[in-house]
Amino acid sequence: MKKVIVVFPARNEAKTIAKCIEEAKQSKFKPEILVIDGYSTDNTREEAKSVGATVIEQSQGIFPAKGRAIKDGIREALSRQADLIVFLDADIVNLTPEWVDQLAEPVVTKKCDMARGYYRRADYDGAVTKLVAKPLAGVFFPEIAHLNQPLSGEICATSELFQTVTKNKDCPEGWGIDIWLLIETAMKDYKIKEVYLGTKIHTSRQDYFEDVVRLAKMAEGVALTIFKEAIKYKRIDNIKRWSL
Ligand SMILES: Nc1nc2c(ncn2[C@@H]2O[C@H](COP(=O)(O)OP(=O)(O)OP(=O)(O)O)[C@@H](O)[C@H]2O)c(=O)[nH]1
Ligand SMILES: [Mg+2]
Repeated sequence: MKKVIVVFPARNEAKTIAKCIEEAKQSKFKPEILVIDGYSTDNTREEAKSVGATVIEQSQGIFPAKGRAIKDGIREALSRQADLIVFLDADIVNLTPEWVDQLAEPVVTKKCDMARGYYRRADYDGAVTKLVAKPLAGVFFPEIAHLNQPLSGEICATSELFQTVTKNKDCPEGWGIDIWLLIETAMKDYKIKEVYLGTKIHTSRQDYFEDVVRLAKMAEGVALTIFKEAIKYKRIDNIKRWSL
């Protein structure tokens, strides 16, 4: 059986993380669980340890640092001889073991190198995906324009894929990480498949429910990453073909 490691990047997710871990552990792939904690000021670390996860402190106290947490997670999972690495957000309220099964299955059976969750999301959810990631990625990277959730936090890939793409030194430290991993994976011709996971209910949406300005840093990270990738892959001139 392939060794599957599930990694949760987490910063202040004490309310949801224990349940997420318990659900993920019940996957048929019997995953080991790692939490990369971003110096949480609540009980995230204690909650995660209480249900048997290994908690590792993020390697640098910079914020936002989802990218740093993902890189640390890849390094730790590789050092534990993972064959497959699954990343899941730690603020999900309705995670079930089948999410892990459905993400890992197509990679184990070699139907793809990377599986990515997509969902039915509320109309008011996923603003950065809808307003920034999808329109901009469509201009510069038509290879990924068909994907429903280019910023999905629920992904699975082979260790080999993660190791190869993160050799690039321009891996973002912050919110650009999800779109960066996707573009790099697509540009290296790995096979990507989206798997439908139903409805995603997560608590982060409450943070910007009353004021979307809380998404500004994320929108900036995603947009600038797409522009940097467009420059790197000599796609920036695509802009000239766009009617404005
Ligand atoms: N270690 C670490 N984890 C983080 C950091 N920032 C966010 N995370 C985690 O990354 C995951 C995704 O963050 P969310 O805030 O839920 O963002 P999101 O759901 O992708 O974005 P929205 O759809 O806009 O809400 C969660 O598990 C967070 O706890 C950080 O600086 N360090
Ligand atoms: Mg969230």
